Amino acid sequence: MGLSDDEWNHVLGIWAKVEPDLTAHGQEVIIRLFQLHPETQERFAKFKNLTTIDALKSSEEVKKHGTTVLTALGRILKQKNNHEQELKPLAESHATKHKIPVKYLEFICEIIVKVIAEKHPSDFGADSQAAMKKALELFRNDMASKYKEFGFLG
Ligand code: CUS
Repeated sequence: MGLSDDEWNHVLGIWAKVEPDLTAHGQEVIIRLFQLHPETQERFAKFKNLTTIDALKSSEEVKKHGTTVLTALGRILKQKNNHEQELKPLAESHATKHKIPVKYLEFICEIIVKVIAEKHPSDFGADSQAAMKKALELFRNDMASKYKEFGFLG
């Protein structure tokens, strides 16, 4: 099920508040993901040596990766579900190279919503949160079906 124009306006409206500080948002998302779901940290060799919260907080790699993740996601959200072109290479690399299960995408999406809600309490009300969750769900569903095309059952 798609989003209405109004829902996309909510999604892109809050994203415009996230974008000026994508790095801080991304860093917080990755750190929290690794803390809450340590198994996700194992997926990337470059993060395996970061065994303390201080190491995570001072890691340039974590900052960089957080920015990469949110940049990719922002690009996809802006397509308002006409995201086939953007999604395909992402699904391919995550299915065949990184092997990121759909479950991990759920974890990261949930944390993204939480981090935005904490950083933007007055701009991310119930309607915006619901719209964002819906957009992220579409994204995950499409990633999951592309995963299957690449032979990864996630
Ligand atoms: O990088 C990227 O891109 C992804 C995201 C999107 C949204 C798809 N990722 Cu990275 C993911 C993940 C990580 O990093 C970790 C863990 C889990 C998941």
